[in-house]
Amino acid sequence: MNHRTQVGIVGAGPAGLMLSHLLHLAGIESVVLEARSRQYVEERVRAGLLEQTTVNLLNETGVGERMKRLGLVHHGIELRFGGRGHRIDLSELTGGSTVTIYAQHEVIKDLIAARIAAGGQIVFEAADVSIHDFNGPKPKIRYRIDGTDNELSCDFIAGCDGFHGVCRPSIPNGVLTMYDRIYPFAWLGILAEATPSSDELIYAYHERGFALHSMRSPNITRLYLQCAPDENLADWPDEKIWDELQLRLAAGKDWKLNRGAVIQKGITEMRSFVAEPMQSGTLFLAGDAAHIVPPTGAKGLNLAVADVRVLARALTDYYANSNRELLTKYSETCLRRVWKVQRFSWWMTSMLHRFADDNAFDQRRQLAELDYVTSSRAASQTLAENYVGLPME
Ligand code: FAS
Ligand code: PHB
Repeated sequence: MNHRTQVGIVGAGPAGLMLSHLLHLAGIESVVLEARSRQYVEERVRAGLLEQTTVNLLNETGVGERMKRLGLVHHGIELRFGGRGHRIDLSELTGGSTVTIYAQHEVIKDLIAARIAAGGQIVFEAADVSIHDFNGPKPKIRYRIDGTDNELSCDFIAGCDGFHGVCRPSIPNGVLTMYDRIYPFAWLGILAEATPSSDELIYAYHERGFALHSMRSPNITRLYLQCAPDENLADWPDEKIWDELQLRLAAGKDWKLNRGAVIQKGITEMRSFVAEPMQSGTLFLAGDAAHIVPPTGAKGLNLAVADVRVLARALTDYYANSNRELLTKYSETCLRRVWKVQRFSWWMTSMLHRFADDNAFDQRRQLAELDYVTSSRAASQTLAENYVGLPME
C-alpha cells in the first residue's frame, strides 16, 4: 500500500514520539514507524530523570498531567566519597530549577496516548523499514506490516530510531564523521521493590567502583553499580548485588540500604558517541540515532527531546513560511548543545568512576575534584546548571 504524509518518523522512542506530538501541535502531519510492539516500548525500562527543560515542555504541550501526579520533584542530589555525603542544592544554585524522577516508559505511554487521542498515526511492529531518496525532493520509507509491503512518501524523514537503527547507516559513506569513546566499564542496573534509602539521588565514588542510588516511586528503588564492560549478569545473584551496593553507598557504619525483590536487572554499556552532521538532504537524525552519552549525567532522553524541539521549530518555519534556513542550520544548532552535554556527561563519568589503568595520583586527583565541587560554590553551580539542563537556545 502506498500512502503519503508530510514528515515520516522512524522510531517511537522519546525523540520520535515527542517530534510527532510537537508537529501535530503545529498542524503538521506525520507518521511514526516503530519496529517493536506498543507493549514492548511502553514497558522497556530505561532512563528515569527529566531535566527542568523537558518537564516544562511536557507541561507546556499538554502531556504533563500524569508526570505532575506521579513524578518525584527533586531539589538536590548527594555526592558521596570518603564515607561522607555532600548535598548539592540544585534549586538554590540555579534560581529554583529542579529535576523530576519519572520513568522514560511513562513518558512514552503519555506521548502514545496523546498521539492516539489526537488521531496520530503510529505503525507498531513495522518490519524491514528502509529509507530512500532522502537526498532528493521525494524521500520515501518502505516497510512491511502483516506481510504487506508499504511505501510512505513524505517531504522529510526524521531518523529517531536510536543507536542501532537504520537511518544513520543509510547515509552514504563519506558524509558523516563519527566521534566515539567507549569506557572501560559498564553499569549493572536493578529495579527493586524497596523503599528508597534516601529522598534524593546519591552518586557514590568508592575504591570498589561507582554506585548510584535512584528511585522510581516511594516503593521502587533504582540502583546501579559500576561493573566490567563484559560483565555476565549470571555472576550477580541478587544478594551479591545488594551487598556490593551497601559497601559502595554506605556513609558511616550505621547507614543501611533498604533491600527488596529485584524486579528487573540489566547491563548498560558506557559510551560517548556523536555523528556529524545530524542531517543529510531531507533526512534529519535526532536522539540516540545521532549521539550517545554515558548515563551518569542523566542526559540521554533529555538530549533527544532537545533535538526534536529544534527540528519541530525548523519544520514549522518551513511549512508556515517556506523558510528553509532553520532546517539548513538544524545540525549546527543541535550540536552546540550536544557537545556541551557530551562534555558534562564525560566529566561526571570521569570524576565518579574508577579506571583500572589509573594510578594513585589519578585517584587522589579524583578525590580532590570531588572535594572542590562540593566545597566551592562556583564549582557546584557548574554541576547544578548542567544537571538541571542548560537553557534551550
Ligand atoms: P530510543 O532508542 O529510545 O528509541 C528508538 C526507537 O526506534 C525504539 O523504540 C526502537 O525500537 C525503534 N527502532 C530502532 N530501529 C528501528 C527500525 N529499523 N525501524 C523502526 N523502528 C526502529 N538515558 C538516561 O538519561 N538515563 C538512563 O538511566 C538511561 N538508561 C538507559 C538504559 C538502557 C538499557 C539504554 C539502551 C539506554 C538508556 N538511556 C538512559 C538512554 C536512553 O534513555 C536514550 O537516550 C533515549 O531512549 C533516546 O531516545 P531516542 O533517541 O528516542 O531513542
Ligand atoms: C535513573 O534513575 O535511571 C538515573 C538517574 C540519574 C542518572 C542515571 C540514571 O544519572
